This record gives sequence, structure tokens and C-alpha cells, in this order.
Amino acid sequence: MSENGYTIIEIPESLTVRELAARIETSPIDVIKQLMANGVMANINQQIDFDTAAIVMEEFGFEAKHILPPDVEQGDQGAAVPYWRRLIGDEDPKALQSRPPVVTMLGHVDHGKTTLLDAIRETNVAEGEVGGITQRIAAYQVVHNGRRITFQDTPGHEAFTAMRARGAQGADIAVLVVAADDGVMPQTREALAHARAARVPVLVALNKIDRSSANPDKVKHELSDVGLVPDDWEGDTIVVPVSAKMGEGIEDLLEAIILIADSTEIMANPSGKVIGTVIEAELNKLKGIMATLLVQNGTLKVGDVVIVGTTYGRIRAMFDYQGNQIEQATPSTPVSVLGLSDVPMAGELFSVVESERSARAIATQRKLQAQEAKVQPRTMSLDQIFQAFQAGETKELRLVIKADAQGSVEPITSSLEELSAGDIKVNVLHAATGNINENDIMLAAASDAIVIGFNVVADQAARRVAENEGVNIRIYDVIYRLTEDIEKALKGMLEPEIRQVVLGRAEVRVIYRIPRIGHIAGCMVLAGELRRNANIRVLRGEQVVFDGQVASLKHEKDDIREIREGFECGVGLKGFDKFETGDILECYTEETVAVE
Ligand SMILES: Nc1nc2c(ncn2[C@@H]2O[C@H](COP(=O)(O)OP(=O)(O)OP(=O)(O)O)[C@@H](O)[C@H]2O)c(=O)[nH]1
Ligand SMILES: [Mg+2]
Repeated sequence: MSENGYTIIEIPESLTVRELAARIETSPIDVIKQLMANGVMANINQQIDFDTAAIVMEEFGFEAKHILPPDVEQGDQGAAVPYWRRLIGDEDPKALQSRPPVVTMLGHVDHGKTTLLDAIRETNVAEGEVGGITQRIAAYQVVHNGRRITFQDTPGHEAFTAMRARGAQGADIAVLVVAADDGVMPQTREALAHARAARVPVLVALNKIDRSSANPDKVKHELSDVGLVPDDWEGDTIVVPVSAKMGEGIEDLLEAIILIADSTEIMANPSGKVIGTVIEAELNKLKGIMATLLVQNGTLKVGDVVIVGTTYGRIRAMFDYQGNQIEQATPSTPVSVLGLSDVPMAGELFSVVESERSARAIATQRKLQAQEAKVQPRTMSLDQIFQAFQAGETKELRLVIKADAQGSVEPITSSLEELSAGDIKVNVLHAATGNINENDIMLAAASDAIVIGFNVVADQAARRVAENEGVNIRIYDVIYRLTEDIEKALKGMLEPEIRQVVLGRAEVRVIYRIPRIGHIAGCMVLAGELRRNANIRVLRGEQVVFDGQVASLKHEKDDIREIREGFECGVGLKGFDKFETGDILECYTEETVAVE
């Protein structure tokens, strides 16, 4: 017990939301809620630092105490180094070699992070971005005076707290970009807090000095107020005046980065255990699942089996930051890889294992652990949200949006936000590309939001969690239908909702060809039952390959109306017969639920 009567619990310098929830025996949803109440948007697999965890724990009546593993290096303030670096702690000190510094650009929205990176690389990323706002971290390398430096961008918009936190976590040096005409702003302070939490040295790029409204002295005062006293004011923070637009001060900035890099030991073992962090990942329509990884130790090679959380796969192809195909990547190298079976979570650590078999074993183990972390069932369905809306309890319709392409995310988000009228507001909590996953559902559950999918499907884990949590998923393929629905919803006139009830699942074991009819799937019912007058969804891995009605259902030679778990049957579908063995047939009915 602590002085204030709180139970003391030991936690490490950094842990995932899931681990924190398990330690305080609370639902991860409640932890996510509490984080949100404190302005931190985090998903269940995300790392949060000790200070953040301590605040949340206090709300639940616990006091946090540090546990430091014995091999943790101590910084000058006696502070622990970031989590991933501790994993390198096991490497033989003799095998360590210096590697390029990883530099993260942090700062308030529009202060010029992306433009500054462009000036450094002399390329042009900002113009190609949707709406000119960086939505995800991107990473690249430059060579300055023969020295390689890895840069990472982060978004400055307030909604992207978690991405800034992750950017700081993976960095050796943080460049805090502050516009000379705007000064220290809320996300400047927040970014600084993340860098400090991750014990990363901070350097300030005082940008936009070309502007007539630039006031460097005023900004230096503000920097001093937050503890960053400039070196020319006898402090120890390097402040480099730059103009990303005019390309001024870039050399000085790179020199300052090298100076800081040289005063810190930036090491890794290129022949050690391969670990690193997922920087971003997306479902690419042409190429499949593309993940950008930052290698932090060891050498990642084509053909390696990578595991991230519960996702794994053998790397089929690897590309450097310029899109050139490469065979291997040494520490501090950002690479895009093809071959993972599912979209991994940005910010998660990856590692290499010896075979797909052991990857599968680890993934299964992790899935089981995840299931054990018990989740409180809750029910806040779409109609209840609207009821709350009508009763005046809610003035905000919260949405989580997933779409197939970045080009759709932006128009959908803005057209929905435009529906806000008077004091009724549409609030898009999160919008991204890719299938609807477990994290989207968790976020929606924690904030009473609805999940909207556009040309995507919900993966199996997501559907399971949505069912447990009572989260509403609505899938559309035409934008105007989507906006029309939400508009009706806002006016409380939504059409009755169709709810799907899953009856059972069967696995395709053999395929029979029946002349003039086509192919029939010989199945084993794995759970529940299949019914003749119901619908069937054909699942191949995570993909839904067909969704439609049952044409025939037979047991041995007889036509039947239903068949239960443990029995074999023959299934024909209306308009589909391209079965493959291993396909899962999910049988469901639709129920109409009236909206009051
Ligand atoms: N005059 C002037 N404008 C600049 C300078 N650097 C950036 N800008 C402009 O500031 C705006 C924002 O720049 P970005 O590089 O997109 O800013 P950011 O920090 O990456 O913004 P987010 O990613 O949205 O957080 C753009 O219109 C740039 O052209 C500069 O040195 N001088
Ligand atoms: Mg940007």
C-alpha cells in the first residue's frame, strides 16, 4: 500500500495497453477509455510509457512503481532507455557496430516537418500527400558527407498523438520543428514530452525564418519556458534557424544531427537477432500487404520469416526507400516488405523466427493470451446511439472509417464531417485504409462509435470482438449511400437495421462436379449448423470470396433443411461454384431490427 492507500504495482518503462490492463486486472477497453480521457489515442497493442501508464493506473486506484530489468542502461537522469533498445541489451558488446542515427521529425501541425524532409532529400513528398497533411509516418535515408542518416516523418495534427509517441520511441534523435512565425504550440509541447519520455536528445529546427512575420527571439523565449534553453543563450539545446522552403540552414541542421549522433553511442549488432518496428502498413490493391519496417538490430533478408504480434509471413520481396528491390537490410534501414499474411499494427515490434512453423506456434500462443485477457461485454448499438442522440444525451456521432484506398478516405471523411449541423457533430475518430481489424473495433467500443467500411471487409478477429462488444459495423460500396444513411441517422430516420446472425461454420473438404449443375462442396460442419433457407459467406483465409444464398443442401443422397456440427454435407450455392478445399462456409440469416 502507498501513503494514499493505493495498491502499488510494478510496471516496466514501457508496456502495451493490453499488458497494462492485465496487470491491473481491468478490461483493455476501460484502459483505452481512460487514455482517451487523458488525450491519448492508443490501441490495445500499442506501447505506452511509464508516465502515461501511471496516470491511468491512478484512476483505477493503483500506484505505479518502476521495475527496471537488470541489464537496462541508465541515462544521465537515471532514466531507462526505450523498450526496443533493451531487447538489444542481450547482444554481445563486442559484436556491436555503429549504425546510422534514426532521426524523427516532430512538431505542431503545418510547422514544416515534411517540407524540411523534402529540402533535405531534395525530393517532393508534401505535394503528393492527400490534403498536404502527413497522415502516417514515412521513412527514408540520406547521405550527408559520407554519413548515412535515417529520417522519419510524423504528423502534427492533434489526432495523431500515438503516432508522435511511436516516432519518438524509435528515434535516436528528435528534431523538434517549430515555425518561427508561430512558436511553441500544443503539439510542440506534446511532441517534446514524447521525446523526453523516450529519453531521446532533442534538437530544434526553427523553421520558416524566411517569413516576414518570423520572430526567432520570441520563439527562443518560449523554448526556454519549456526547458529548451538555446545554446546561444547559454543553454544546452541546439537551435538551428532554417527555411525549408528556401533550402536555408539545411547543412547546419545536418551538421548538428551528426554532432549529436557522435556524442551518443548509436550501435547495433548486424549479425544479431533481427528486431525492429513497424513504421506503417497498408493493404495495397495491386501488391497485397505492404509493410514498412525499420530494422533496429540484425540484418533482415528476403526469405526470412517475420512475426509481428499475431501476424507473420515469409518476406517475398524487399524494397528500399527509393523503391529499389534489395536482398537485405542492416540496422537503421527502413524497408518495405511483401509477404505478411495480414496488415500488422504500426508501432509494433517485429522479429525474425527460424520457420513458418514456429511463427505459427508463437502467433497461436499470443492469440490465446489475447483471448484470456478478458473483455467486458457491452452493448451500445447503432439504434441505442441514435436513441441517446434523440434524447439529447449525445450531441456527437462518432465514427471510425476504413476504406480500400487512401484516395477514398479523405473524401468520405470530409463529406461525413460536412453533415455536422448546428450543435450536432459528426466526429471522425480515425480514418485509414485497409480491412476493419480488431483495433478499429476496440477504438469504437471505447468511444461508443460506429465503424464504417467502404469497399473493405471486417476480418475474423474484428467480427468476433464486434459481436462481444456490441459494436456496429456498416459496410458500403457507394459513397452517396453512406452519406445518405448517416444523414438519415442524424435526423433519426434511419431505415430498419439489418443484423446478421451467424448460424454456423463448415469447412470444404472435397469438391464434386455434377454435370449441368457445377461444383458442389463436400463439407464438415465445424460449429453450429447450416440451413437450406439461409445465406452463406465463403471465406478463403481472411478474404470473403462470395456472399449469397444456398441453392442445395444434402446429407448423403437426401435433401435436408439443416445440418448440425459434426456431420458431413454437400452444399451448392446460387451463383458460385469455384470452391477450394479449406474454404470456410459461414452460414447466416438476416434479422431486421427496427430503429425507434
Ligand atoms: N515560408 C515558408 N513556408 C514553409 C516553410 N516550410 C514549410 N512551409 C509551408 O508550411 C506549410 C506546411 O508545411 P508541411 O511541411 O506540410 O508541414 P508539416 O509540419 O509536415 O505538417 P503536418 O504533417 O500536417 O503536421 C506548407 O504550405 C509549406 O509550404 C518555410 O521554411 N518557409
Ligand atoms: Mg507533414
